[in-house]
Amino acid sequence: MTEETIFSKILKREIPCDEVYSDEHCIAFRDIQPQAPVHILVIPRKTIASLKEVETSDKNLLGHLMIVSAKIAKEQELENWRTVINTGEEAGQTVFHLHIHIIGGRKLLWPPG
Ligand code: DGP
Repeated sequence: MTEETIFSKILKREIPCDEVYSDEHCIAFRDIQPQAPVHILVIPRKTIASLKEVETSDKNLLGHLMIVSAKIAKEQELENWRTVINTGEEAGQTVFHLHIHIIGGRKLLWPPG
């Protein structure tokens, strides 16, 4: 049985989101707790809990998510941005449906905390 998450509910339109992109493989929407002026999440329609669970057969999907994230960042007129995938609780993952953060619109520090 696959576990229900807040993102699976967003995918099923059971809860609303501020959507910025959608196609047959993924959707993207604004993060509810933005950490920068632009903070968008790209999530696959396929239920994958995290990068730990990806399989070789997800290669095209993962490539697609990265290409979509770059397209969205450019549409948001970002010159610089960070793409982040938190994997596991101690890395900051709170929602166990794979997602790419697109964070930009301010100077970003390195290393992250
Ligand atoms: P992570 O910590 O990497 O698992 O990121 C999860 C992000 O999801 C976090 O930045 C907050 C965001 N988030 C959680 N619940 C919701 C929600 O209901 N709507 C939206 N738009 N974002 C959410």
